[in-house]
Amino acid sequence: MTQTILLLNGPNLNLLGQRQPEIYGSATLADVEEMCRALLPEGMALDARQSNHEGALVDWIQEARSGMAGIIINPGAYSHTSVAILDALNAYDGPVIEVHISNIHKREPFRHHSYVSRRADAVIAGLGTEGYAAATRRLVGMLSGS
Ligand code: CA2
Repeated sequence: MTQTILLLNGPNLNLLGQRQPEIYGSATLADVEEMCRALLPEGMALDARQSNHEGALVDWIQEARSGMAGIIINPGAYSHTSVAILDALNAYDGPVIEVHISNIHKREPFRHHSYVSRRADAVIAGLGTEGYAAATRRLVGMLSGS
């Protein structure tokens, strides 16, 4: 049976590759999704979604309780504010990897804390969009028992 990984991106990440390349690089969100898909072995699939709305992200995390083998999430600015996303992730049983394109710890103090990190099994920050590839590789490893 196919195992599906849910790749979630939060607010403004639909603008990847279009603005602020000095912080977020030049790859678009479609490039990122394609890169992650290319890393999947046979029998694994990627369901990639982006929303600017907190409630949509919460709904998708709840839906993931039935059917998603693991979650990779860049919650964007909601990382620093959203107890609702943390609560939704706490109700999800599978592995969760949090990705930040930039090194949030090197940036403004309000970006240093992430609610989601309390739940994440791994946190990747500062690898640029390569961080999504690292997260995919690790999650594939976790799901295939290595
Ligand atoms: O470094 C990250 O991945 C962040 O999650 C990105 C969020 C930011 O609020 C977090 O503190 C760190 C912002 C995403 C905005 O993405 C844009 C991409 C291109 C152009 C404009 C915004």
